[in-house]
Parts: sequence; C-alpha cells; structure tokens
Amino acid sequence: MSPLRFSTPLFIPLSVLAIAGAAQAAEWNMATPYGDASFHTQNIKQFAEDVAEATDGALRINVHSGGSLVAHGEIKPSVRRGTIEAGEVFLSTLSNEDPIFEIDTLPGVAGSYEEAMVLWETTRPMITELFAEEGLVPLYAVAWPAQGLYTRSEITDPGQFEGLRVRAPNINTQRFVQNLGGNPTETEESDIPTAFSTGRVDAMITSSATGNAMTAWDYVSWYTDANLWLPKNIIFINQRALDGLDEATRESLLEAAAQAEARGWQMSRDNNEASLAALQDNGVEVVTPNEAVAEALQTAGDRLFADWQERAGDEALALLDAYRDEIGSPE
Ligand code: PCA
Repeated sequence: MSPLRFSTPLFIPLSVLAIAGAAQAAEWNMATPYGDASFHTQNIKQFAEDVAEATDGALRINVHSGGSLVAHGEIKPSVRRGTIEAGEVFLSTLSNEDPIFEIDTLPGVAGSYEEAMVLWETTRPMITELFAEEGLVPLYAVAWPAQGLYTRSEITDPGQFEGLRVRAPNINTQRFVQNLGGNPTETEESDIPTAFSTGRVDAMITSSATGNAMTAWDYVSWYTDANLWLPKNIIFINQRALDGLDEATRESLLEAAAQAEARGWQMSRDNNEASLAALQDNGVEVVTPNEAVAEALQTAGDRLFADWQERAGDEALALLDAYRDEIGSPE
C-alpha cells in the first residue's frame, strides 16, 4: 500500500465532500393505502414537510399514497423488514394478530371523538408494546369519522339487510354485516368505485370522509349516519431506522408526530362536517336510522361485541374496563 493512498483524501474536491455531507441526511419511504383525497394522507404529507423543515432536511420522508408503493396488507411486513422505513395502516386490519387491534371497531364502546381519544390513550401502551415486539414504533394514530351505511335506497326495515352485498373495510365490519343478514365483501378504499361499477356490491360501510373522497354519489343515494364506531389509522416506523437518526433529528421527528396526531384528530372532525355537507350537496340523503333499523344494528353490534369478548385476552379486557372507568361508563 503506497503512502500516497493516505494522502489522496486531501485532494478530494470540495464538491465531492459536499455530496458526502449530504449523504448523511436520511431519506425515508412511507407507504399509505389511502389516496391524496384522504385527510389522513394530507396530514401525513404535512407531517413529512414539518419533519424536513424542523431537521433542516436531515430527514426527508417521501410519502407514497394510494397503495402506490406497497399494498395495504404488505405495509406492516415491509416496515418490519426495513424495506421501507414508515407506514400507515387501518389499525383494525391487524385483528388477526391480536384482538386489541380491533377494539376501535366495536359498536357501543366509543361513540364520540372524545371517547375515541380516551380509548386510544388507554390502549396505546399495549399496542406500542405489541409493535415493539416486531421492531416497530408507533408514531401516532388518528380516528376516522364514525362509520355508517351507504345504500342505493333508503333503509327503513331491517329485512332489507337480508342478502345485501355490503363492502366492508375489515374483518370485524364483515362480521357485523353477517350478523345483520347481509353478504360482506372486503375491499380496499381505493377499490370502492370498481366494486360498485362491476356490481360486486350494493352498499358499503365506511365514513363520511371516505364516501366523500370516493364520490359515493356516483353509485349510492342514501347515507345512514349510524355512528357505529370511530376506527383509527396508525402511523409507525422501523425501530432500526429510528435508532439510525441522531438525537436532535429523532426529537424533531417525535415532536412532529405529536403535532400530526393533534392536527389529525381535528382534521377528522372538520372533514366529517365538510364531507356530510358534500354528500348532501351532491344529492346523497343523509339520515339517521329509524327505530327498527337502530334496533337491528344494536342487536348485530351486541353479538359482535360478545364474540370479541370471547376472543380478547385478559389484558385487552382489563384495558376495556379501565377505559370505561375513565369515561364514567356504567358497564
Ligand atoms: N375509511 C376507510 C377505513 C374506515 C373509513 O372510514 C375505508 O373505508 O376503507
């Protein structure tokens, strides 16, 4: 080895050193199944901008929306493997891993944003622990507006549920449809228009926000605002990717995440109001269930809840009790 080799770095042009310096900056990829019309995606994009600004470009997060980089079911495994650094999923789609993940898709548990937030705060430590076992770090979670039912005609009689082909976003909602006597089909949000246009479904359960983002008025005329439950999206990162950041960058990231959580919940409330107005402006009748329909929804919900209690472990059940104490619920 010639001594000359050791001296060569001295002759590296400044421009090359500048590039080497820039290479220190981290660039992350983040995948979400939801499209740009979703307030969740708008919130994530704002989060990515906040992180870039707060870290002076030391951490850049490229947001890939609408399942364009990774399909919904592959997002968590991809972040776990480190193929991508960050992701967002509909939390309750993880219910096959642990029943705690579907606690926010149970009727009669949390029926308002305030309660949904308490439910999140109560279950967050357990969810964080389960994610940690897989080398994942949850950053924040944001609730969707309450779920309701979109149909072609008005639902006035529970008998109309019989055989109704209903699109559902997760397993628990499928079970709920079955309890009502309908035929559930699980599809991604982005596949909703195709599911209707190809005649695969006649109805769907989702929020005002998704109905608006997916222009529900193109294929349904009624929205029964049944306030079923307020399910959440969770945003998480790979632990090793987090460990690879210097402390200041890590702090900025976590600070921006806390802001994104607060902003996201407010966006959800605002979006709910704007979306209900947009549905009506575009000719969708927004109604609340009549007594008979409300009773059928309640019965189907009670069964769903009873089934969940059977599946849930002691820890999840204890958290549900703690949540109920916190909101002052009698049960
Ligand atoms: N929109 C998503 C999840 C829940 C919601 O309101 C969907 O329907 O797929």
